[in-house]
Amino acid sequence: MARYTRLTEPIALITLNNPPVNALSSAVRSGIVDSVSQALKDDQVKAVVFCGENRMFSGGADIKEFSGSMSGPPLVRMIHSIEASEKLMVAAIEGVALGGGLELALGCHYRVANTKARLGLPEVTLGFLPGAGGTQRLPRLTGITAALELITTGRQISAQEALQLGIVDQVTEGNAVQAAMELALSVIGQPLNPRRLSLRPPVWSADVDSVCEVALARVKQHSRGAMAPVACVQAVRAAAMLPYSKGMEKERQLMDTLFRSSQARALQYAFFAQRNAGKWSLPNGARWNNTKARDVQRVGVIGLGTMGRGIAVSLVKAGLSVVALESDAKQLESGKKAVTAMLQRDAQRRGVGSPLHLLTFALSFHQLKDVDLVIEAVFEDMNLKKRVFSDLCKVLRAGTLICTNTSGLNVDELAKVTDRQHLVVGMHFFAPAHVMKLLEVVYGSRSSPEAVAVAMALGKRIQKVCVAVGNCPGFVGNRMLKLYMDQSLYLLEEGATPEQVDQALEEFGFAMGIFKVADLSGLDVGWRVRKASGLIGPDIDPVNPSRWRLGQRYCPLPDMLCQQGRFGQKTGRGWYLYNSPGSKEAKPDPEILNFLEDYRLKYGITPQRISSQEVIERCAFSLANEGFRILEDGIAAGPEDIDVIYLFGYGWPRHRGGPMFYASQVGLSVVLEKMEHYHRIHPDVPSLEPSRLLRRLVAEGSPPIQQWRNHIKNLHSQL
Ligand code: 3H9
Repeated sequence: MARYTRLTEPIALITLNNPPVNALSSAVRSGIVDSVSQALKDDQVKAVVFCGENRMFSGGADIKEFSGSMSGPPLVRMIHSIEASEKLMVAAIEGVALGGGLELALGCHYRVANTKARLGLPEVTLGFLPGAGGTQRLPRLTGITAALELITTGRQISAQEALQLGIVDQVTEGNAVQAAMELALSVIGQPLNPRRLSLRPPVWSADVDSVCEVALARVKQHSRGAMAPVACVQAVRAAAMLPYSKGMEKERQLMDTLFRSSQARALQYAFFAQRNAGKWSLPNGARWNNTKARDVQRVGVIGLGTMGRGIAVSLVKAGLSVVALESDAKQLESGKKAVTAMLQRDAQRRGVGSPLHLLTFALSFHQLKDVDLVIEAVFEDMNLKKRVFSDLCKVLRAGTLICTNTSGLNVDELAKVTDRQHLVVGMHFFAPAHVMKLLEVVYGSRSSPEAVAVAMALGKRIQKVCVAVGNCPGFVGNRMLKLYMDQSLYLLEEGATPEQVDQALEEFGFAMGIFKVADLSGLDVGWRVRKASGLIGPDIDPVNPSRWRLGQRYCPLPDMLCQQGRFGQKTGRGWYLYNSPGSKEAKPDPEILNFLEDYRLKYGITPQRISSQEVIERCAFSLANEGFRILEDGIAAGPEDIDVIYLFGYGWPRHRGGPMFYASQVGLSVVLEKMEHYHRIHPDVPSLEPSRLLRRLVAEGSPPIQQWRNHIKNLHSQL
């Protein structure tokens, strides 16, 4: 786990060996401690170089160990004795030095990094702080401002930036171990005390308080209730004000609190859930590791509206060649201008060459004849999409995949009009597609495992977090969103205001409340879908619309807003008021309050006082309840996939893990009891009825979320 090599020079090499990221597991720490003591005992050895196997220094402490009881030498003590050692210690950083990995390097007396290395202290993203001295040593090296920024955001930096900040002493284009050995040979014998960061005085300066206040205000604004960024500021402040030993004590106290917190558990769950989402499986047994994805080089994108533009940009940025198609010259021209500008801006920002040579604009389907895969991103209309799909079959090569960016239409129905049902899958991007990380890859009943593998691999290549999901209206994300939106609307009918609902959701941790999101997306989008699906028809009285449609409760409030031309931000009025069309600052609108009051009066609804707790319970538990139904139906393979979708596509606060994780943390029996309670009060809302799987899990003693997949398997095998 840590290999000791005695080199010919007076140098010993300690290689961390725990693939794939050389995490500092208990065995690795023991190996390091043993190796260091071997080096110290050998009189011939004057210096030690630390490196990682496979040119990867270390991804930090082993996160898997955090859920069990910790054993082995503590990281803090190990790093302290490396720093205190009378022999020269040098870190040779290649690949990554993250978290405890960087803390180990900071304990060394010198650090050398390869130009391609990335360094950082990402502990805050896991719900705690760099608890092996990182909060005390880094500020003593970089000063407090840079340390605050790095530690509170977890941002990874390049070797070059690390050099500028003073985190590494040397950057090399060649082999970092070789460079570290050369550096060691050149400084052996020089005094080590000035290189021991713990011996440096606190980094106090006159403006420490104001710098920390600004940092605190920034993290409070961005962290939406997350505890770790606040604790990070407190720990760095201690480095500025206190001697090292006292600062370390503060770091330990803060770490202890965070380590035991439900937020840290949620964030660590999210870390693994994100990585597991790529390990897809289909109900027929096909899996990520038994299905080969063939290579895709050339992709067609049909439709250069908002979605098509973002998709084209994502593909080109990843080095894929793209043929972008529009139906008429004017739309093509405006799409071309937008895509070109987006790509140029991005290239400028990243300081890389323009990738425009990878892009071809076309008006004829014939220009798609050589592509390996097509992503259709035309208007959300089944007949239009069907026409596009059958036209495509006339020009595409036999093996070309056809993917649809529908956000909820039936993938099987679309596949039926093609000559290749097995090569049709959904690739549901989220707007703006070049920014949002989530991609739902939707398999239909005839989609082949290879087609799913290709879409998942393509998604990964363009740096999306991909989740494979089954085919049903709205798939996973939007199917759940509908119920979340319904609950929010019912709360308005019953007495809440849009800002009250949004405030409760934002305090819970959502980046934006649901009504602000609706204003941003445009209320007319859903209105059009509801018209197309027959929920709004000529038989509906526009002045006194019915609150009962297709056999269940229906809230006509969004339709009534659209009738008034209130489409959201784009018209300057929606659930909120904006200074002008397109402006982003949402202000409560007294007209909406009057409108809601009139509405309740008209329908004889006595307004209730709605508490924040009720808002959260009805919204979050409804999401989870539908998530259980999705698991029952086999549309998602496990609760982690649902949570990843909500984390990356719907702004669910990461420190709450996801709706399924949240339900497991609150307690399944509590969720069941609350759903029963709300269903009793609102029997006209069938979706509030607790799902079968929720009941079953509670009956089986509310197993931890990691075991739900087994229970679901049993449920399916009994059907
Ligand atoms: C810490 O250090 C605390 C200390 O301050 C104080 C303690 C007192 N542990 O992401 P990938 C696994 S906290 C265990 O797909 P990439 C990962 O699950 C730590 N496992 O690869 C996956 O497993 P599988 C602070 C880890 O190339 C596999 O490695 N460090 C760890 O895209 C490949 O991962 C961090 O927060 C770990 N530390 O990215 C860094 N890291 O194959 C977290 C990874 O079974 N890690 N695994 O699915 C990362 O950011 C990325 O994994 C990394 C590689 C950039 C390293």
